[in-house]
Formats: sequence, C-alpha cells, structure tokens
Amino acid sequence: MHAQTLPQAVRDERQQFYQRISASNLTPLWEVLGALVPPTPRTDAVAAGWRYAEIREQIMEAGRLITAEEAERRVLILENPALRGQSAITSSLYAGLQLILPGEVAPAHRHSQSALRLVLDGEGAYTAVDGERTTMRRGDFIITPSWTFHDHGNLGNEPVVWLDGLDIPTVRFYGAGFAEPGRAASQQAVRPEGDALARFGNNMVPVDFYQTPDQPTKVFVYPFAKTRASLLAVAETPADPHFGHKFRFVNPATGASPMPTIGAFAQRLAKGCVTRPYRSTDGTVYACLEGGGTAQIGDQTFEFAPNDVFVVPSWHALELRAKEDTILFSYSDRPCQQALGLWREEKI
Ligand code: 1HN
Repeated sequence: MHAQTLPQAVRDERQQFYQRISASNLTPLWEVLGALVPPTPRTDAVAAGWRYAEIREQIMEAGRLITAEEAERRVLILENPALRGQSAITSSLYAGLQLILPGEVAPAHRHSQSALRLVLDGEGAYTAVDGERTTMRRGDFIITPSWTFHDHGNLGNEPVVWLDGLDIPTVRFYGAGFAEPGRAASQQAVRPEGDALARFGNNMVPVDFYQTPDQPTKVFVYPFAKTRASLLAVAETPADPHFGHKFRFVNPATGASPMPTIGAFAQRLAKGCVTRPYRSTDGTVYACLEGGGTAQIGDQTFEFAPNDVFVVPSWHALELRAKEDTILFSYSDRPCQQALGLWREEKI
C-alpha cells in the first residue's frame, strides 16, 4: 500500500514512532530502503567541465595572493558542483590545479593518500619522489604513491600548472589518513634522474624484485613522449568504437594499475571520430592534452580543448566527438572497484 493511500491516523502514528525512536539514534529502514539499494547506480556527483582558458587567470591570481611555501600546496580545487565543500570531483576522487612559480618550492611531505599529476602548462618544474627528481614536461603522468615523500620545485622562468588527482574522498571514507612533514623542504636526491624508469620501466626489473598487484609501481613518471608515440604508432589500425585507441597505464612489474586506488588511461581519437555511448561505475576525470571536441555526458554536452577538464559521474553515458586528432588523459577509481568486485561497464 502506498503511503499516500494510508489513513492519516496510521501515518501520524508512524511519524510519532519515528520521532520517539530517533532519541535512541534509531531510524526505520523501510523509509529509505529504495534509496539505499537503487536498481542502477545513483551518485551525488554531476557532470561538469572546466575550460582552462577561462580559469587560468584565476590560478595566476592565486600566485599573486599566496606563496607556494605559505600555502604548502597552491592549488585551486576542482569541486563537483553537487559536492561543494567536500573537496571532491567524484564521490571517491579529488582534482585540483596546482601552480608553482619560478624559484618556488612546495615542501616535502608524505601521506596515506595517493596522488597523480598531469603536467598541463609551463616548463621547468620538477617533482621529487622518495629521493629522485623528475623534470615535469607537458603531458607527463607522474605518481606519488601512498606514504612516499614528495616535493616540487620550479627551477625555470615560467609558471608551471598541473592537474592533481588524489584519492582523498576514498581515504576519508575509510578513515585511514595519516600525514607527516619531511625533515627538509626539499629532499636530498639519492638517485640520479631517470633511475626508476631505467630500473623498473624498461621491460626489466632488478633480478630479485617481485611485487604483488596491491603494491604501487616504482616507476613514478610515465613520460608523455612515450605515451604519445604508442598512441600514434597504433593510430592506423582499427579503433575501438567506444574508446578510439585507449590504453591503461600499468605497473610494469605486475600488470596492475600504477597505484591500487587510482587507475589512469590515455586515448587517442582521430579527427571526426564519434564514439559509441559507454558507461561504467567508475566516475572518471578527463583532461584534454591535444585536439578538442565535445563530450556528451548523459544529456549534457561539454566542449573541450587542450588543458580542459571534465568529469563523467558513475553510470553516466559518455559519447566523445573529436573535432581534431585528440589525446585525452583520464583517471578513476576503477582498480579500487575491481579489487572489491564492484566494477561494471556497459558498451551501449
Ligand atoms: C598534496 O600533497 C599535493 O603533493 C597536492 O602536490 C594536492 C591535496 C590534498 C592533500 C595533499 C602535492 C593535495 C595534496
């Protein structure tokens, strides 16, 4: 029987019961059951987009208002419009645009949260991860796995901006966050630049090195030059109707994602390509590295050009249209959901 057709006396009696038991922190399941286990995923997040050309000046303004040192990390958070105040772009993930000016240092620290960077604008900055620096070049995908010390600096003469992706809401959900500062602002380099890539990222690993799939890779930079070369090398072969040519980044030692909580992807769509609609349970953040076009997310359409970011919430159908040869980077919580047996996709 629907609530509307119930006699007023019954409804009143129930409401009074709910109020009485509320004092004991009790609430009736039957009033919320449908919302708790919806037939298909419901997420609080909504589709949204950020045009870099429109927000770049505001990022630069932050650079005039506060130093990287004072801020610790000078970042403008990309907040999902439906999750304002939560530092979340999806229910599980965080995104932000970080600015570091010439001569600045973002001091060393480490935390349980895993982070990725996608370099968007400017040259001359570096990130150091557990004692090794890497020069940040546009399009490079760099990771700082959970509990690794990391600091950034800008040795060049122009502002550098990158996209940060972290599992902040995930770690907050589990109540599992720890953090500590480094002993010095900048880590002492204990290995030369390129060491990790040579040891772990060149189809070889040290002879006695073994990892399980839950362990992050020691490869902490995936240079865009290599990613781009792979995408272009396969460009003349048939493209997937839902993805174009799409790769997932892996820990080369295990084949699992580079970090256990965040998966990352790169894809190329040839000019004129229109993908078939696709949805999956991992809400996904996209950043355009080259080209441009439109993303239809559910019934909304977002235009994108280089350095633009858009977010596709869980189970929202995505159709991409490339107006030029296009390269997109994306990240999501897919490996986390897969580890828990929750991940689903639908090729529509
Ligand atoms: C962090 O450590 C960085 O290291 C960036 O650059 C953004 C957001 C929340 C918590 C830690 C970084 C962050 C962060």
